[in-house]
Amino acid sequence: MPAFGRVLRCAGRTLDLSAPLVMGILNVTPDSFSDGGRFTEPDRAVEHALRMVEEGAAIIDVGGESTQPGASPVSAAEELDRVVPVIERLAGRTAAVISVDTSKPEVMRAAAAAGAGLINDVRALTAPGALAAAAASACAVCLMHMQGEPATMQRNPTYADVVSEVKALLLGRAQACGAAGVPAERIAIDPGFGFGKTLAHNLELLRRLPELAASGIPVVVGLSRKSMVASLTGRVSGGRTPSDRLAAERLPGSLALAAIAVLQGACIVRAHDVAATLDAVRVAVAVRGA
Ligand code: 8Y7
Repeated sequence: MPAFGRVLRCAGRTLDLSAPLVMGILNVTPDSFSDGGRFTEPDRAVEHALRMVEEGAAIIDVGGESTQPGASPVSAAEELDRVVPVIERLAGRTAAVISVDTSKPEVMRAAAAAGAGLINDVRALTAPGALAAAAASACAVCLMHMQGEPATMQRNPTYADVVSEVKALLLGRAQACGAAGVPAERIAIDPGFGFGKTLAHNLELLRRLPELAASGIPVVVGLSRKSMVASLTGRVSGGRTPSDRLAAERLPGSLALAAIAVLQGACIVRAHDVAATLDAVRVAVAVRGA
C-alpha cells in the first residue's frame, strides 16, 4: 500500500509520511549502551536533541527505560525523573514531534502533559492502563512487537513463522487501539528488530517487511547500532567496546539497513546518527522512485 497522502497525527502536530522520516534517539538512561551516559543531564540531552533536529530529525524519541537485552526494569518515579524535564525543556524549543519511549501509563500521561506528541511503546500498550492512557491523550502511538521481556528475550526466541506472528500481534494491537478510541491516523507499527528475535528472524522480517507495510499502517523500524549489525558485518570487537568505537563500527551497516528498510516500505526510521541516516534514506527514496 502506498504511503502517499498518509499522515500521523501527533497531538498538535501532523507528520507527512509521503516521504520517510527519521526519528532521532535520545537516551536519558545512565546505562545507555550507545551514548554511554553522556546525556543524562537534561540540558545536555536537550542540546543533543536540538542538534538531531538541525540534522533533519522530524521526531525525537526520549527514552528513560533501557530495553537493551538483559536490562533491568526501572521504576515509574525514576523514568519520570529522567524524561519529563527533558520533554518540558524541548517542547518550547523545537517544532519536531517529541516521542516518549515508555510502557508505563503514568509516564505516558506526564509526557503528554509536558508536550510529547507520540508514545513509542516497545510493549505495544499491553501494560494495565496503557491503552486508556494513550487513548486519553492526543498522541500518536507506535506499537512495537516484542517476544518476552528485555531481561530474557534473547535466550531462545521461537516462532513458527516470525512474519505472520509479528504481523498478527501488531494488527491485533492496532485493532485494540481503535476499539479504545485511538483513530487510525494516530497509529503506527514496528516489528521490533532484536526484541526476542534471532539474526535469522530479523533478516526474514526485513526481507518480508512489505507484508507489514501492506496493512496500510505506517511502519516504523529501529535497526541503528543493533547487535544484528555487528553480526552481519563481523565487526564484533568484544564485550567491552567503548561506546564511541561501537557507534563508529556499526554506522555503515546501520545505514545500509536503513536504506533497505525504506526500499521495503518503512515510513519512519529510528536512528542515532540522524544526518547520515537521512542521507541513506534519501538515496533509497530516489532509487525507489515515485
Ligand atoms: C526500538 C525502539 C528500542 C525499535 C521502536 C535500541 C525504544 C533498543 N529499539 N522503539 N526502542 N523500535 N519503535 O537498540 O526498534 O535502540 S531500544
